[in-house]
Amino acid sequence: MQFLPRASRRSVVAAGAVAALAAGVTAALPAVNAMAATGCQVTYTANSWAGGFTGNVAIKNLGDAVSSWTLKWTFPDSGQKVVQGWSATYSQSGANVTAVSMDYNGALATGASTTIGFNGSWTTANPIPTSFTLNGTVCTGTVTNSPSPSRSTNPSPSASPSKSPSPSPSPSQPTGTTPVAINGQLHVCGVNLCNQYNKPIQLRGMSTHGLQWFANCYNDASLDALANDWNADLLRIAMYVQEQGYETNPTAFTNQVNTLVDKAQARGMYALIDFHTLTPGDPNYNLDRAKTFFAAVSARNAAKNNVIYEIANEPNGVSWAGIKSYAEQVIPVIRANDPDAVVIVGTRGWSSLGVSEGGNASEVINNKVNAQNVMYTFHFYAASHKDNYRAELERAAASLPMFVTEFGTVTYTGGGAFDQSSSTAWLDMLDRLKISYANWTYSDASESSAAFKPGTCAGGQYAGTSVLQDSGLFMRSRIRTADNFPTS
Ligand code: IDC
Repeated sequence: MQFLPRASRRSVVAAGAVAALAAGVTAALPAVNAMAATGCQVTYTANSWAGGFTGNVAIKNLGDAVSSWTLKWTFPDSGQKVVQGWSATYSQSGANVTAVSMDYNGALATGASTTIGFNGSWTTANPIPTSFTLNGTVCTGTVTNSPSPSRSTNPSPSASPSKSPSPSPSPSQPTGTTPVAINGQLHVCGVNLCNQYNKPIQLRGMSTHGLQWFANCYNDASLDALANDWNADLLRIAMYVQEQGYETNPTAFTNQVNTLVDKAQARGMYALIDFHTLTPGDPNYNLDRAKTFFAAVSARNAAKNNVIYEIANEPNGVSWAGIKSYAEQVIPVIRANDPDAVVIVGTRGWSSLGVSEGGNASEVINNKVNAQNVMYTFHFYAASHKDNYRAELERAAASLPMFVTEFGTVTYTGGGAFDQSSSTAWLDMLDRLKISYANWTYSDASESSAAFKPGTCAGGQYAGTSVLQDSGLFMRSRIRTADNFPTS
């Protein structure tokens, strides 16, 4: 089995390839050129399926520093189109694509890299471009074409080394090193969450607080810290429906969620879209809103491979039959647009598998949601929920795909003392069972469940430990260890 160590995940190209390709660029420079030396390396990764693909383009400057750049390439087939891009301004003429840097990523020092990407469509041929120029200089390139085993409609052949115009590190390994670049489109396999290599993985990350209250905590700097300092795999986007949330302005909240999906994608993190129902506890109260919201976000994000849908945060005071009925009406709305996305269904008793309302997991085990590629939610707050909850989750996880979309290291109020010993027992168990999780919250709320000290978000500095409360210190140390995602 091969592993990609997380420690190196932000470097994008195998070292051997860099050396070989840099040598080629130097040789191409005219000997008497008084201008700044130029050179570049591009690593291009395409994840394709029937009719569509996502391209990720890592650009490395091998010449002198530049303050802005223009990257150009030619698709092998003019049926290939950039539909929607990020981190650059795109234009296309026939098969020729031009991507111009943005204000924030134009400056590239010698040896510095930046990554851009786009969703595209294609008609007849595999979307692998053959050459790139950066500010007019031909770049050496590494091209990878990731297989997509979870997409049953994928008609394209998987990567062939012969398609690569230059040395490729290894056709079987993804070149990108972010969680999404390695794992690609996820799917449920048995009771696990599996990656594009059909291997079970665990995602570890953080939940936002309510977007209606803590929007100032979710920006490029805070998400850079989450991706690169915390090494998180996952951002849960908690969009409350009530409490001054979605119901007050559906368009604005939908846009806010989509913006955060893009920011997670740009950093190679999965985005968990949480329809944060809480009070009232019956998700059917919000059924029409859920259909409207999920129709919009699933259409808009269908081509992405980093989106997971959580359709009801914490059902309470409602039967499992009521939750199941809700799920079986909302899931088809998502599937109509995004057929291969994983969907997570809340469980009874504030997503305790029924335990907090005197029940247990058997009601779900014996009466599963009638849909494929579905997981079930379990939530806990470590200072309140201990051995009997752990035992029921472990029992359920033997027959149900479980995802801890939210948990706290404190009491169920979101406050109280940080409980290190119970939190450790919980996370050790989740690690052992490969159950993915998101911690409540990546925010500076004035409560002990928040990772950051109050006032941190106004200050704008998120990386490191000086800004963290006890829960944040603990969660950062748990999340930033190597993932060792299996790739074979
Ligand atoms: C809590 C917040 C708190 C906020 C309250 C409002 O921490 O600041 O005032 O919601 O509803 C959950 C819920 C989650 C709760 C959290 C802590 O999913 O919304 O957040 N919790 O009480 N379930 C169990 C605990």
